[in-house]
Amino acid sequence: MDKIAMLERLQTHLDEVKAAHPTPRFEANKEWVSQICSLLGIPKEGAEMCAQILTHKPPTNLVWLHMAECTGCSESLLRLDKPGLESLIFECISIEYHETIMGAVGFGAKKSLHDGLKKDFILVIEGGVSLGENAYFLTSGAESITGEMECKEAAEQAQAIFAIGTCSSFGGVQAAYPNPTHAKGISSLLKQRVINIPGCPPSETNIIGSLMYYILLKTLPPCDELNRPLWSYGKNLHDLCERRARFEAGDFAQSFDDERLQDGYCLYKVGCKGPYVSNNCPKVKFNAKTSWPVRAGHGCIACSEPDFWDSFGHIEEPLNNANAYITTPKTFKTLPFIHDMNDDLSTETLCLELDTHLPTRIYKTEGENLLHCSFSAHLPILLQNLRGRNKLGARLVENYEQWRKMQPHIESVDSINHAQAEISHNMSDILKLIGEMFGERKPCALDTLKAAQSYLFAHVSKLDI
Ligand code: FSX
Ligand code: SF4
Ligand code: F3S
Repeated sequence: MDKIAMLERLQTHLDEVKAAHPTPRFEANKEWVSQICSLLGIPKEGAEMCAQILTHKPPTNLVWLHMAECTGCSESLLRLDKPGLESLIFECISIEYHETIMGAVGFGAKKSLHDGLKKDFILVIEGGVSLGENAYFLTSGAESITGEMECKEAAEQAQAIFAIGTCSSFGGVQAAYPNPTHAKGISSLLKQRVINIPGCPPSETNIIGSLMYYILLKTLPPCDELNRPLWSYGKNLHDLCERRARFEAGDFAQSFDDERLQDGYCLYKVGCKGPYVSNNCPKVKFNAKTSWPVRAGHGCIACSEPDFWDSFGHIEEPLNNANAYITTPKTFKTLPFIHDMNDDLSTETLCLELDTHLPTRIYKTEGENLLHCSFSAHLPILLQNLRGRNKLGARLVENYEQWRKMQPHIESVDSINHAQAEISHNMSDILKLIGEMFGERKPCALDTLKAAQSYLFAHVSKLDI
């Protein structure tokens, strides 16, 4: 929605609200309203209308269900600050049902749920769900209702549905291999549209911001292909990171006791998965904006991405072809590829198979091995070229040489016999090389290069390039 459409929508909503509720109920906290507006991309001119909508509108009813999870998402929400959750509860949101923070217990609790479902309400579901013949893995209350039934019943009447947390969005920890309870994200059982707010847990800002988007604009936020709101998940985490300049310069902390870790060196080599993540953690942070994982000194573990337990390798090692263990070949979007091998190939879907025991291979859909992916570079010449290229190149070579000196089993660069070469199985190196090989002759090489760079598990080169 562009800015003009947003302002028009706010005006229509405000008119409706004022017609039904002419008297304001309280004084809105203007500073907080402007902060929310700037986060959500609502233009400055809309802040006053937002404040009025909140003060005239009766509190929005919220039903929050717990499924299979650890309650970290609720804990995250409770860290909300300025205003705290308690003032939001009194002013903007009426929590009709939330097992962690409500007073009711037993049959009384279930009665609150059924009373809540009779009103107009927004539904929030935290946690994954087991389905069908496995649904009994998750039963709730004295009536032993399965989580599947409870979610479906609540979703029937909900005005909007939010999956809060990676568990609810994509299955999360209990769906990790071997997934003994056959847990899934809630969109696999609901026919209604679900907005995903992943993160294990998501920040309090991403939770409350998405609810406020609906409360203020009375519509669901624009989302990406995984149904995550663009305002919060539309950018690459690595691009927002405070250590990003260090990454570009090749300044990597080499271990957790490396003193330079505290000087802001990049955490890629100790396992940070930030480059593969769409989330705004560096911007909004956690615990009342105190900090976020990378600032605290640990790499991002991609907790808001689907299948992060299974697909992102070891938590404290960089992702590489050896530790990314997708067990079945994964289909990626169609890649424009090397036309002069066979023109028909341009329409084929290519699969990349990553496996610990096999060299990385690029497949056509049928499984025919298209290219055997490894290449050798003449290291001294490669480094010499890079050093002479520009300041950044020289810095990268310097970093690499320092790293090399610390590896007792590797000979120094100068002593390498010219006949020797370093072999890389790194997909980024290989695809880039393919792009360059075809670059002079074929216009499609640029596309190949782009595809290489957007490849799901593109890693920085093993030479820190
Ligand atoms: Fe826990 Fe929420 Fe992780 Fe899951 O957060 S923090 S296991 S996303 O559902 O409670
Ligand atoms: Fe930040 Fe991680 Fe990217 Fe380094 S790799 S810049 S620590 S997000
Ligand atoms: Fe999760 Fe990474 Fe943010 S681990 S909390 S997505 S920094």
